[in-house]
Amino acid sequence: MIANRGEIALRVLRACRELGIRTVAVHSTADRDLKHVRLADESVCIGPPDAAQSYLNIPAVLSAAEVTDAVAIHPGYGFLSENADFAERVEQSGFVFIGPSPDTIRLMGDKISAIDAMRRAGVPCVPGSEGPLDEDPDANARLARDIGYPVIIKAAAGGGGRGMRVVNSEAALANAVLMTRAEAMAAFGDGTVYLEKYLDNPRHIEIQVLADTHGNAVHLGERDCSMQRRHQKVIEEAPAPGITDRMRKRLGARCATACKAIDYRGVGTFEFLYQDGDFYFIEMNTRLQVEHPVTEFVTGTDLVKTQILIAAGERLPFKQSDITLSGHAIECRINAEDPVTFTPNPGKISLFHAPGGPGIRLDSHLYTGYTVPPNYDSLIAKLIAFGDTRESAIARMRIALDEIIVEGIRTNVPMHVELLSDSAFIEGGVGISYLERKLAR
Ligand code: MV4
Repeated sequence: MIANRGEIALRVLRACRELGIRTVAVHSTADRDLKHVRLADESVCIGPPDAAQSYLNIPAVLSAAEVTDAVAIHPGYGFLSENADFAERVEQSGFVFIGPSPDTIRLMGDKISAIDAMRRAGVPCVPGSEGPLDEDPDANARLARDIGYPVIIKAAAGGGGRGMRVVNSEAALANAVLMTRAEAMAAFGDGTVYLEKYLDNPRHIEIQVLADTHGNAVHLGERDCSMQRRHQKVIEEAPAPGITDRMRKRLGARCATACKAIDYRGVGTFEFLYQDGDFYFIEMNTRLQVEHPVTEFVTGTDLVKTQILIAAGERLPFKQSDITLSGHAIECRINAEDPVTFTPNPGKISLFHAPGGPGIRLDSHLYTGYTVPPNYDSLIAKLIAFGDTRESAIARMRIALDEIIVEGIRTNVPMHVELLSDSAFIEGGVGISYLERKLAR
């Protein structure tokens, strides 16, 4: 049973069909016409368009699994994919959750316990409080002084850019701690905060891992996700420009070792900030990620098929030494939004044509006549280009962006066309602030 929608639901459905697994699609009343709903063996309507009452409604999702006699539930990304309580109730109801254990999801959901587990396992972390901040402002001031300004205050229950505040001086520290605490309490019901050295314009590089239930874990290299706006990734690529084989091997091995240390299961991503030649762990994602196709291209693996096989108790079909990187892959996230103002632009697709050719993959649920509903994320397609070299991947991406036709709604394709000829992007290795600064210009 696929507990998700859109392109990722279709991606999971295709993996199931390849494995000969029968599928159940669940959908809201706004999503009856989704492509994967039509292709699934069975489908169940689980509620109204509002995600809180459908895709996030745990009893509705579990009931759909029960009435269709489902065996396993794939949560995709977003929605319930990193909800430990959901994973727990899936297992208690006798279904297989395609992902790590509820305990692991909980461990990584609390950013303080995640960092603590990773530090103990030998993963390099950002210098910081190594635990929750004190109530005592003097103790916090001493700590920040030792670490050196600027520092960043983060909510333990936050992540993905929610609940953080940069502090430039001791004068601003105590108030910033109180404010971040209050916001975290209001947003997550947990006011626990921690402190890290603030890195100015680092790159966002993440390591993909896979672990089975027999004690085997491997890494599949890294992705560079630095091209982002307001914590929404725009372009991702693998491998990361300028990262040497030696750096990749060393960091990847530490991540794989950490997976074994915490008994990790399934696919996972270690998020790092990279600055001045060093990597600093910030968070771990316990789900399949939007940008997984770039890793699939450069490693020749199928992450979705593999995660399903792992959930079925199978052993990893490869050892670390079997995984070699070859070529370069770039993904452009195509959104139903105004290319200049970024406001969502849902509506009916009057004409759709997919690009193609060597090294081009389009993960999308779009078809001519489909109406993009206003209720969900604006991601409508992921265009992925592969080539022997980064230059060749960029060249193929440019051609594909020129070929793709999405009429009837506005999309951010013009922004991607612009970025693919941006000299700093072409050079490679831009920082996380690059796109916002460029857009401001
Ligand atoms: C940071 C940072 C600088 N220094 N931590 C934002 C999302 C969350 N995953 C962590 N984030 C950051 N943590 C330290 N010590 C800058 C960011 C950050 C960021 C990180 C990755 C990708 C995009 C980002 C955009 C703004 C800030």
